[in-house]
Amino acid sequence: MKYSQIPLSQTVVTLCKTHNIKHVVISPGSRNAPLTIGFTHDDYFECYSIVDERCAAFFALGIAQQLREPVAVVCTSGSALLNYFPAVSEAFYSNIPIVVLSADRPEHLVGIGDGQTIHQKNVYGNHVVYSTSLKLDLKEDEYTISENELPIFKSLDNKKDYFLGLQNGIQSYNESEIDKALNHSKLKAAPVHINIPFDEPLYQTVDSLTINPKPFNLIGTDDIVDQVEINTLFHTWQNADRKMILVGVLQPNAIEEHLLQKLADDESVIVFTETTSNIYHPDFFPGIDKIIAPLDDDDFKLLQPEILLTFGGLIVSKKIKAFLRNYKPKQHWHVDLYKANDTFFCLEKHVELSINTFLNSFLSKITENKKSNYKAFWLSVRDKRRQKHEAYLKTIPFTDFTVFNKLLYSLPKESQLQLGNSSTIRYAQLFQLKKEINVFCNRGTSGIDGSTSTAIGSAAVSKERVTFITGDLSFFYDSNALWNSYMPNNFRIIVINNGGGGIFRILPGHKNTENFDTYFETKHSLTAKHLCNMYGLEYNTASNDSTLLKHLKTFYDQSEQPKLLEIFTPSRINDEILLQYFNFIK
Ligand SMILES: Cc1ncc(C[n+]2csc(CCOP(=O)(O)OP(=O)(O)O)c2C)c(N)n1
Repeated sequence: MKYSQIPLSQTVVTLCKTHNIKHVVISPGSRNAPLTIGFTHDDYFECYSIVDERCAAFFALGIAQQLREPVAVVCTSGSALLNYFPAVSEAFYSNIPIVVLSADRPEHLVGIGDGQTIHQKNVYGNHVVYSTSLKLDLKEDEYTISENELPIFKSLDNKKDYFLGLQNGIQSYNESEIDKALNHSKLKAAPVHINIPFDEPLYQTVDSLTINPKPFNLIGTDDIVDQVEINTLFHTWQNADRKMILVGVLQPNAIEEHLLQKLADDESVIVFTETTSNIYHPDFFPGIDKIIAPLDDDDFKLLQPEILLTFGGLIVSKKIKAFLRNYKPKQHWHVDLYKANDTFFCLEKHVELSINTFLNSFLSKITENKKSNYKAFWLSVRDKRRQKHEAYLKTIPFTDFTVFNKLLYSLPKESQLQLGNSSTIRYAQLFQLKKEINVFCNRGTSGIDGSTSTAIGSAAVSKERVTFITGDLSFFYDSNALWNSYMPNNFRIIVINNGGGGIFRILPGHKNTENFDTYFETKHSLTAKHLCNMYGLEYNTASNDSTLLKHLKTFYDQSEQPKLLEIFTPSRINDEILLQYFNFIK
C-alpha cells in the first residue's frame, strides 16, 4: 500500500474511510496530489476522474442523491473550488451530503502574490453546514527555535519533544475538525467544506501510515416524539374541516405506504403531490397546476385550507405558492428533522421529526375520520380536468406539450427519470407518471448549470436505467458533463431543442422582438450532433410525431453506447399551446 508522506493527507483519507465515504470525485491538480495519491492507492475507495470541477461536483451530487451518503470531491487550490459552488449551493438547498476537500497553500503563501492562490477559508459562506480550514503539519527538519523566541522555549532542553508536542496538537485539532465536518455532512445530509493546506514536496509517498486517528464520535439525531406537542397539533387537526398536505421533493419510498393510505382515507384531507415528490395514490392530487391554474376567486376560497401540512423539499409549482400566499391557511406546519421554510409566510410550527416518525405517532391518534366534503369536491374537479387534458391532446399540433406526453408515456417501467430545470420540470408536472418511475431534479437552486452532470453521476451508481430529459440551453450549458468515462450504455438523454429558452416565452414579457430573442430566449441554431460524435453517444433526431414514435420504439433497447435523442419543436407555437391549455381545461 502507498500513502502520501504528508500526515494531514493520511489523516483526511483515513478518516473518510472510517466514516464510510466510498465515492471520491477527483479533479486534476498538483496541490491536491497528496489526497489524490491517498485516495487512489486504496482499493476501498471508488475514485472518479473529472476535469471540470463544476461538472465534478454535480456528478458527485448525483451519486450522493442516489446513495444518500456523503460523497467527497477533491480539487486543487485557486479557482478550482469556486467551480464547486453551484453544486454546493444545490446540495445545501436539496439536503444532499457533499464533502468538499480543497487543497490549499500554506497560510503564509496566501495573499502575497503566489500563483493559483485565493482566499479559500469559508469560501462557501452559509451554503455549507460546516466549514473548517485545517492546520499545516510541522516539518521537523525545518523546525528551528531561534534565540529570540519566547524565553520559555529557551529553557527547553529537548527541542524534539517540543516539536512533537506541537505536531500532536495540530494532529488532534485536524482529526477533530475532520470528524466534525464528516459527521455534520452525514447527519444533516448537507455539504461541508474542509480546506487542507499542503506544503511541498507534494508527491512523496511512504509504505505505511504515520498517523493513527482516534475513533470518531457520531453525533446523534434527535427523532424523539414530544407527545404533548403532538397531542396539541392533533386536537387542532381534528377540529379542522379542510386540511391540505403539500409534498415537495422527496426520495422514492420516503413515506410508509400504510401512512399514505391513512391520509387518503380522510375526507377532510387533500394531498397535493409534485412530480418530484415520488408519491402516488389514486386519491392524491398530482398535477397541481392543472387544478389551480383555471380557478377564480370563489374557487380559491373553497380550496383555501385551514391547516397546511408540508413535507419534503422545495415546491416547483408557482401557482400553488401564489395561491397559498394569497389565501393563507390559518396554520402552516412543516415536518422535517432540520429545516422549515416559511414559503407561504404563515409558518406556525416546525415539527422537528422525520416524516414517518411524525405520521406514525400523529395518525395513530385518529379513531374516527372527520366528515367533510373537501376531498370529494376537489376529486371531482381533478377528474374533470383529466378528461379535458386528454381531449386537449387530441386537438394540438406537434409541440413541447405533445412531446412530453409521448416521452413520459414511453418511459421504461421501473426506471429513473432525471429532469432538467426550466420548462422541462414544469411540463412534466402536467402529466401523470407511472408509479414505478423515480423522479429527480435539481430543485434546490433550480439551476440549469448541472442537471446533465447530476444525471450522469446518478446513472453511474444506479441500478435502475436512467433517462434524462432536458431543454437545449441547459444541455449546452453543461455539455462538459459528457466529458467522462462513467456514462453507462443504457443511459439516455433527450434534448428538447426549441431553439432557446422556451420558458421565457411562457413567462410574461414582450415576445418576438430582437431584444427578447437575444437577451431572454437567447435563440440559437446549435444541435447536439457534434457533441455526440465527440463523446461517443448514438445520435438521433425527431421533428414530428412519426419520427418521434419511430425512434422511441427502439430508443430504450440495449445498446453499445449511451444514446441521445434530440427533438426539435416549434418555438413560436410551443408557448401558445401551453397557455391555451389552461383555458381549455377550465
Ligand atoms: C445557472 C442558471 N442560470 C440562469 C438560469 C435562468 N434560466 C432559467 S430557465 C432558463 C432557460 C433554459 O432554457 P432551456 O434549457 O432551453 O429550457 P426551456 O426553457 O426551453 O424548456 C434560464 C437561462 C438558471 N435557472 N440557472
